[in-house]
Amino acid sequence: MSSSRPLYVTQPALPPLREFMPYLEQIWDARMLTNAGPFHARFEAALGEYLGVEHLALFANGTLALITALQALRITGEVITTPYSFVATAHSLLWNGIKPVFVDVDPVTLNLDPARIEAAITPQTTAILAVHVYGHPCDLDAIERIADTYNLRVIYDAAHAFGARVGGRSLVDHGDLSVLSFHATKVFNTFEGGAIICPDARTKQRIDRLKNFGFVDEVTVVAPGINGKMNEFCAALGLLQLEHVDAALARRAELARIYRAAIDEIPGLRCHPDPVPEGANHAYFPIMVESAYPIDRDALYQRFKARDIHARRYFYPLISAFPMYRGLPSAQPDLLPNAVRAAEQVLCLPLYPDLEAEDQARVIAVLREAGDGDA
Ligand code: T4K
Repeated sequence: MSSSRPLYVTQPALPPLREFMPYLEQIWDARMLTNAGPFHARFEAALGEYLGVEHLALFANGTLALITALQALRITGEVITTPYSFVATAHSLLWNGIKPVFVDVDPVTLNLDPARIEAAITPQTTAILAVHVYGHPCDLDAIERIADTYNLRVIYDAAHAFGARVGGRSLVDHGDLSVLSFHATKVFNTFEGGAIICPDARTKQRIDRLKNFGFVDEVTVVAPGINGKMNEFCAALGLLQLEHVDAALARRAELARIYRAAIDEIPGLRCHPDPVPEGANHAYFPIMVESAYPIDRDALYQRFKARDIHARRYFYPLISAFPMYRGLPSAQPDLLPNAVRAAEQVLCLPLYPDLEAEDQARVIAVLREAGDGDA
């Protein structure tokens, strides 16, 4: 029964299949499968309304959206970014021939530390690519101040940030561009998908062209664009998911509250961040396994595995440790002590709307047991 069921760090939230069937029938009837069909238009409009933003462009996935966002702003040279993220963040720079310059994270937020950005700026620096890691906001004001001072563009990798708010405003409504992911593992999924939030209709038009090979019309191509388009199946799912996402966010918040109450009682474990920021979307449930805990993070990860609980070490290894990055001067671990520590201490626990109370209790029981020093 539930005690033997494998548990994963996440499980995609899906609406009841019967609700999706009429959408599929419409796609079958229309024979319009992709290339800006009717569901694409409806989802784009509905998503903008949900997020409270006027201009956005849907994508096939978050990685293509990131690559295109850099193209749209014509970013070149060097870009300051974080080593503490999913590898797609830095890969989007390499795909554009841009040199990533890693800057350490803040030890509390685990987001890019603005106090360290200025020292990394060179005459080649053109932009900052920051990540709202786990959906928690970067220091928006400090990053904006630095960008204004040095005339840099700011792109937020907001892959984790769907539904998060700061000061009553959507977190994705910041920077020059923000990029969302709707991958199956995200708070809001369209099977796979993504979006760029843009400031004006002109930028959106450029992005729409770039994601469609650079076509303006049947015979005019203005840029070496890519195929980044979201198809009708994904757009239809997105439209339907919008009806369910508030309930999913509320359930995540409730599960997070239960985890926090239990973990606060276990010496050596710390919830990240503490306290949870207002407007959080609870995209992940990262805990820090500190030295006061009887076993280290990797031993805890293995202990979970032995119980068929598949917690994840997001984000270990650091991006800067992968072979295509580790030779960079900015990738040296002694320059990134906070990121190195986080990569050694963080474990993301299972968190998703369908996580059942008894399964969450199984996760907590392992944390307590190991915390009591039980073998
Ligand atoms: N920027 C940031 C900051 C990101 O985190 C990401 C993606 C991106 C950019 C790029 O966006 P996309 O191009 O992906 O839209 C996963 C996701 O594949 C990736 O989207 C995500 N970040 C990253 C943090 O996590 P993996 O390799 O850990 O996924 P995987 O397949 O091991 O899935 C984790 C668990 O989820 C599995 O153990 C089981 C469960 N699962 C997964 C899938 C795909 C399911 O139950 N059903 C599923 O369909 O990378």
